[in-house]
Amino acid sequence: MDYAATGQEALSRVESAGDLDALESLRVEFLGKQGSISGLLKTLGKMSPDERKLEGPKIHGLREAVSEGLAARKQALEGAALEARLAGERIDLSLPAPEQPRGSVHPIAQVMDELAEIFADLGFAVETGPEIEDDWHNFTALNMPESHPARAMHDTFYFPDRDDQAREMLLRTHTSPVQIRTMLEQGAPLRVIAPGRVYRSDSDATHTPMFHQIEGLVIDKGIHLGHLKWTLETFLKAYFERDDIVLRLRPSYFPFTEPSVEVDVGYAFEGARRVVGGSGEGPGHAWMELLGSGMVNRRVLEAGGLGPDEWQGFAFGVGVDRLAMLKYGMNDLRAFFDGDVRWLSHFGFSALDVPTLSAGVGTPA
Ligand code: 2NM
Repeated sequence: MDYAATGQEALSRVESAGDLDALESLRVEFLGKQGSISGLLKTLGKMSPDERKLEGPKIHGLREAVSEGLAARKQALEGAALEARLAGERIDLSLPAPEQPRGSVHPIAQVMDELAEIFADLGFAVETGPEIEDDWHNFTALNMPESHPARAMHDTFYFPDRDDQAREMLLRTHTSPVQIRTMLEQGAPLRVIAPGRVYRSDSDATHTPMFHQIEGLVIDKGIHLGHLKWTLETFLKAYFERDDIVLRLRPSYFPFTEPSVEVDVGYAFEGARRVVGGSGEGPGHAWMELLGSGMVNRRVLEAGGLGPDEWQGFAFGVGVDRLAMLKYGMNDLRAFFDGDVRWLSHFGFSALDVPTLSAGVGTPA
């Protein structure tokens, strides 16, 4: 038998196999169990030893050559298949690069974090409560009974239906109901701040129907207005990061505090911008009303389950949006809630810009 010719023919067919499937068919045809070369190998068993000595190496050589040919062609076909895939999956590097993440921390969120940090340093815990409140927690417990004129002044959003306990429901007009809940749940002494969203039906250049407030409450024995003034002064110095914060306390009225004080802060004009700091007296200087506060009314302490002869407290409230505008030089409250990405990228903060007090509270001057 002419093994050389058989080999030549087999190898030339292997060489011209067009794809891996065709190549596999050839492998089966030559080297499979019923394959032609496998058949030749089987003939060795029936040969005489001399004949086998002569034919054996030729048949094995043939098998070896075809086997190598198959492997070489397989590698070539696989290489070509990979090349074709790579060409098909090519990335167009001339396309614009994906945009960098552009999200930023909203100034209100940043200021809320700064405030929590400052008050945490002064030993205050952060408390939160529901934005949908009942009439009792929002008004009655705060010394505003049903007929109280302050209720009308709050421009309250009421829900049309009562809840399952027949309570009149509303969107909280301040965060004070959080303090009522905290007094009832935790008792005294107490040092808490309640930051969050509040709602009033009021909308113009300086009022939005939803805004942010932070209120503070301290209850202990022997608390007086001096503690209030020191706390507010220390807080504002830390917040505005300057030592020359001057406060002016004016008598005022809130149903939930007695006495009540309105707190003004001195500022100066720098161009058109108001910059907090310094006394409000003299040319270019003025006072700005910033906070409401006072000693907690004994009727409010009673509503909170505390004995007003044993416990005293002071409380304060301030608008977070206005605090943010003053510190970061914004002039239109409405921009806070427009969601304009250009405004956000200008005034927003990096998520990595974690508030810390560069000066700290209680650091010696
Ligand atoms: C203000 C002004 C004065 C206040 C009172 C209370 C509570 F619940 F403890 F009685 N929390 N906040 C308060 C007092 C709020 O905002 C202008």
